Amino acid sequence: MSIPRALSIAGSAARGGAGIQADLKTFQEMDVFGLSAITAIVANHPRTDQGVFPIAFDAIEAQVYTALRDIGADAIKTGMLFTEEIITNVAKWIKETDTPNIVVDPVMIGKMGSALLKDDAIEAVKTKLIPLATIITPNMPEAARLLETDQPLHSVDDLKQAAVELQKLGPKYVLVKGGRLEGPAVDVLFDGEKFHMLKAPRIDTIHTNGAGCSYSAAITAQLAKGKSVQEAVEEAKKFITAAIRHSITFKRGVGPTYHAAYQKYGETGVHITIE
Ligand code: PXL
Repeated sequence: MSIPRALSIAGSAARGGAGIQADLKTFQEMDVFGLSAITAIVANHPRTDQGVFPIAFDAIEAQVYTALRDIGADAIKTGMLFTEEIITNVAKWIKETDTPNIVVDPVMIGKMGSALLKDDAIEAVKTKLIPLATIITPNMPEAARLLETDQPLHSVDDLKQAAVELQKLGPKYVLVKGGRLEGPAVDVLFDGEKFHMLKAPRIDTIHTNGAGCSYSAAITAQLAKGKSVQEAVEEAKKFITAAIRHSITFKRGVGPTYHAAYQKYGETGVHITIE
């Protein structure tokens, strides 16, 4: 017996709702066999105040090598890559694989404020990694940063314009996520010709830790299962809307989304239009 496989190359989030933990939970919910290569550990040390603990480069290489050699992957997702060295090498490994589906989530800052990408590494994301992507999934601040503009994105039209500009960097598809818009949560998927607008109601909660990770992980899982990019994004938008609708409050800080929510409760609030 065999099932679809997905590899996440990302950071470990000790709080359990984001990073590798979110990715593996999402893969499991979608019946996709999850593999991981951890690039850094994100956790706050009580005495030293340190929040990001990088993993030795050899150990990252070993994880990717072992995962792909022994198991293989139908899709690869990248999350927190942190340094230029990691980005350059991940791009090299992606080129060497025959994995057809590459999801690049250009994470920069965590919801709890952790710096997940060094400033001097953004250029490598743009020039080395994004051109290899089947789809990139920036949120509004990440899209502005990748476009090197001081102008924040405000409107759905800004999202559309950013998607067109970002597609020029070379990915097949761009999904700019409108989680920070006023009003409904509209995401814009651009394939080089048409815009697919994915609209969900705004859910009044601060507990969205890991929402971006989980959304792009859901896209990755669907691509691993052989779905088209449009189908994958549509299913993932329903998954993450349900996960935010039923998000969880734990002891402290921004709580995580609930990965089991879509399976348990379904989701009927997402609407798609094509322009
Ligand atoms: O949600 C972005 C993110 C990505 N990766 C890691 C994180 C976070 C946010 O906390 O910790 C490892």
